[in-house]
Amino acid sequence: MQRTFAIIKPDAVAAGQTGEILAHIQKAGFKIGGMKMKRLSQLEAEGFYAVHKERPFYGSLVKFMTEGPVVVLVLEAEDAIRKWRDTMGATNPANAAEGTIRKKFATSIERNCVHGSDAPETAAVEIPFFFSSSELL
Ligand code: 3AN
Repeated sequence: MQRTFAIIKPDAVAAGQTGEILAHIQKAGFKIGGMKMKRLSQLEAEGFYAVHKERPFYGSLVKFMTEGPVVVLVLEAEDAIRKWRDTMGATNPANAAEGTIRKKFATSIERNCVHGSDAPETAAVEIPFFFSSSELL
């Protein structure tokens, strides 16, 4: 079993897509190991996306991620990191495969409805960024 970190982003939460995305996650075979709804502070969003600090879209990304509530999740499955990246689809929804969450719900490369850790080292930082060990079931 491997753990990955996921976010249902503000665009999808505001559009009332949380339930459908959670259903998609469960049908894909993930166990939900942790889940909460919260609004990211400016500092949290800046810290979470610090690797993108030098990218031209950083300011806009931080603004987007703080515009409304998100759902943060820990997902468990065999090969969960790769499996969740496949379930989400490509970063740019224009390139996302049929049947993926981003193909169905994302509206742009920035407003792409979900996040997923891209490697074990990333998941190892992102999970404790939002969850204490007592919140992981
Ligand atoms: P992914 O979320 O698929 O791992 P990253 O890590 O390259 O993609 O990008 C993190 C987030 O930054 C994306 N989910 C998206 O919201 C935003 N983003 C990435 N590339 C762009 C871009 N070219 N323009 C605007 N926003 C972007």
